[in-house]
Amino acid sequence: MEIKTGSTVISLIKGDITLEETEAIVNAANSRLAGGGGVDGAIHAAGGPQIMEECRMYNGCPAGKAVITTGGNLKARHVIHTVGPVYRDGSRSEATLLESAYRSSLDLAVKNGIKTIAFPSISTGAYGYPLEEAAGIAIKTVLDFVKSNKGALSLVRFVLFSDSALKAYSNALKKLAS
Ligand code: AR6
Repeated sequence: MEIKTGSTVISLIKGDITLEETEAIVNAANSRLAGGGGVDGAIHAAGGPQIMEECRMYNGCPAGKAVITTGGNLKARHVIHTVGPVYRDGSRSEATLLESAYRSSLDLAVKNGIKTIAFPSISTGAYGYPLEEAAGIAIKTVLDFVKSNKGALSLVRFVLFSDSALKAYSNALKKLAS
């Protein structure tokens, strides 16, 4: 599914984010930037050791913030590493932190002159964020950002790993973009 808002295309696809050709891909990292499983493991495996070398130059990254490295062997020239919240019961600022993880990543992209960016579904794997809720926050944050930063980005893509994730994000986009 794809929509255009101003000059920005928002696209939802099912796939593997390590294969994306956007200028930047976003990693769902942990606060130590130590690598791990899920999309984090896949990005470091495909991108090679250079990405971890660059991650070590940061003193970690708190939840809701983002840092940038090059893309190593990936097609994407940059990786933006952000840290989503670990979901507990919804009362520990999880929604605010998830929104902030998306916004920090978008801000960092624009600061670095990046026009095309791909996101995974942050926090909805190992960190346990309920998928429908997370999809709503992700889509709303991107739509708000694109509206208040007109022309800054030409493509924001979500690369979803399962049919259920693609469906949740498609439902959120249909609802929030209308
Ligand atoms: N491309 C796109 N999406 C993927 C890929 C891929 N190659 N691989 C997995 N996903 P997760 P989190 C999806 O657990 O919940 C790590 O160990 C996956 O199906 O990767 O933010 C970190 O080091 C799910 O929908 O990230 C942290 O410790 C989504 O990506 C912790 O997990 C996010 O799942 C972060 O947990």
